[in-house]
Amino acid sequence: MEDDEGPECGKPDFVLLDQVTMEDFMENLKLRFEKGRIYTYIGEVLVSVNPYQELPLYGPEAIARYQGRELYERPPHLYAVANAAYRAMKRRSRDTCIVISGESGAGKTEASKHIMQYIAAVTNPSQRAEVERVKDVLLKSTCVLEAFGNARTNRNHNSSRFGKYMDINFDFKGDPVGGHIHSYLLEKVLRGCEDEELQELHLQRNPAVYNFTRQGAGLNVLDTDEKSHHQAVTEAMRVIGFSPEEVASVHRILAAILHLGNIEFVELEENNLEQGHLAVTEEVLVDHVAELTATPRELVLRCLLARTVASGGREVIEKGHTAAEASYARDACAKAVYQRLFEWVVDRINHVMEPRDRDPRRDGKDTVIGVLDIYGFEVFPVNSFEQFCINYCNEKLQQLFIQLILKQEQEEYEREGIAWQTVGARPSLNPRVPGGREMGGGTVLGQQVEYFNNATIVDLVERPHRGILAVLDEACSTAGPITDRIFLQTLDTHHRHHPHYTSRQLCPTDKTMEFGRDFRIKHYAGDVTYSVEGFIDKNRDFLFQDFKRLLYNSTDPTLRAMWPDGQQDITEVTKRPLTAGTLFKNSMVALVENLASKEPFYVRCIKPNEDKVAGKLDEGHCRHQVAYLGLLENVRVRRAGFASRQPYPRFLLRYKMTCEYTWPNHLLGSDKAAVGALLEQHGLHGDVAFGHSKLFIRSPRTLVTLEQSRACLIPIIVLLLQKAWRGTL
Ligand code: AD9
Ligand code: MG
Repeated sequence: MEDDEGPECGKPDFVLLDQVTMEDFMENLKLRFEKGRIYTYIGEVLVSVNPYQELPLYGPEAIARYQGRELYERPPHLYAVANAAYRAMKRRSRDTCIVISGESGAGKTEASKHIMQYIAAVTNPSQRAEVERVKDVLLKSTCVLEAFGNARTNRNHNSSRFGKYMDINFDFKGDPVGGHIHSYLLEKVLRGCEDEELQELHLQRNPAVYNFTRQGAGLNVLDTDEKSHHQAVTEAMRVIGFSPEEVASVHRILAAILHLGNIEFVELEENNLEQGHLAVTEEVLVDHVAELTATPRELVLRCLLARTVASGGREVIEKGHTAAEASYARDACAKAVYQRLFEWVVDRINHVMEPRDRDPRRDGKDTVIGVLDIYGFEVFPVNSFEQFCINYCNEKLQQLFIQLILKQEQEEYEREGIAWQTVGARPSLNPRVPGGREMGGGTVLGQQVEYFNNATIVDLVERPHRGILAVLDEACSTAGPITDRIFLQTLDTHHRHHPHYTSRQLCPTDKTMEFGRDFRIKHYAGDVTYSVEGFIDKNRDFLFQDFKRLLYNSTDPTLRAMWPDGQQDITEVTKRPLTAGTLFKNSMVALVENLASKEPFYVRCIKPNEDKVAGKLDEGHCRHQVAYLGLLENVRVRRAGFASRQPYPRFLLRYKMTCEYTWPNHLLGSDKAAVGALLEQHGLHGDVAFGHSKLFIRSPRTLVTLEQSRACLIPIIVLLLQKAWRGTL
């Protein structure tokens, strides 16, 4: 990798574009991609395009080149962002975070791994054992969580089906001493293991045999690669501190889920008093589930076929399921077991990462770098509750992005003593512009930068009482039969005039939606049509108490520990548990609050094509992502203030050759004064502002002029130096 980039590689920062249009942006993105330059800045934001091939950009040598450098000293890179976040944290003792966003397959998880590797590589030079242990766990945790939380999807072979936010705690020396992981909304998935183990678990190697793995199975999921992957995961679990018994339990639980998924029900014609009216088709599966979960077979069967209900006082009666109810309960149980397992794994990892030696000098507080790798905006042919949650999450993050980018600019100007003129109010939340589209305004140095403000869409989803989630919760708490269709009708009534909401009922001519099934949200990233089918069930996420009790009474201590709520008796009056939607909303609100309290760095990932192939950049596809990631607005905000800012010594180092007062060394007292003299000589001093430690350059043109002047001089200087060495001068 070269340390410098020639003009043939395009502009390393989109801020340097001659004009901020989609055409210019795309041209630069494409040019760089063709030259293997997958990273480009917008100020301090890193835009990354997934190369779908191994590029020689990573590893110890590359890390060494970025270590301790300023952002612009080397070509754009994830390592530079990791380094910037790390240095900001260390220098100013500020918590920082790196927010990685982009659609499925855009390279978010890979990016988060490179960031972690960078941090692991540059810390703990003195090799303290405890720090090494923490680093090991931090790195290995990714592998374990991926094993449980990733799945093969159409869009990504290794798609994260959960959002992940990981805090890394640092002590005053800047070494990692602990961490904490939050996971968000797992979609439930499975994978495979060794032959003898498979036998013990009564499993077959072919994933297509299992209902739960058939869909995502692909053809060769359990090939050699998978086997070594499985070994790596088991090894990682061992390093993290899972005991062999725990690992074995985990495998048994996974196997139990697969068997459970294959259980089918038949309604018996004769209502036999002893057997009830429902039976399972393959009893041996019940045996397997009972054995693997260490629970009594009879109880497993009973939980599958019926539920107990309280009928006043301490009376309980057993109520038989219909086949449909039993299937529903079976799936709910399998999903819940998987979710609890995942949460238990996360808890265990958090437990071993808990910082042990708190730093007394900071009141026991460490500084933190948070890394957020969270699902991007999703649109499928049919979108359900999961996509609704994921896209809501992206709306929240987009809102934060806009606010923080403006805030960050303002803070830097203040720190450097540069006047910040705010005309009118602070970045306003929601002024309506005639013509329908709401624009927000951020004022940067007197210039109004307009951007699409999505606050109104966030409000549509999360507003108390009338917002979509509130209406959904109300539907879920209604006693008696309530259908997804009624839920949709209520939404239509509440939001018929909302500019970002529509449905077939409200727009009868739009045949792309179905009556009584679909509603559409105009997201900031584009329109998404959601089918309400299953919304109520998924939001209620209901599991009969019988299953909880069954699993709590397992003799397997690991499984039992996952079901503390199985202790409750059916007759105890229990509070209605929070719905999946509300839990998700709460976790998003907390996440956004947390991120807002930190100094943010952004990585915006772009997926170059839908075929997952190297060397192909599909323009239409990329344009769409550039638009919905708000990258053009980002460039405009950055340019409206100062396009570039550089510490004086660095600026001098690069351009001192272009001025007689500064080459080879200056005698002007301070670097700031020397930079002043240099710019004066070029006639460029009118375009800059002098901060305490940095020079702020308003127009990209100024930089281009300086660069050109430098480029002209370099060959002459090289010639002079060569002559000097040969003694001919
Ligand atoms: V999802 O929302 O979890 O479905 P991600 O996380 O955005 O998605 P991921 O990081 O998993 O995508 O990247 C997808 C695939 O692209 C990886 O499995 C790699 O094969 C490939 N990839 C991504 N980034 C790089 C890279 N920097 N170098 C080489 C890469 N390959
Ligand atoms: Mg991922």
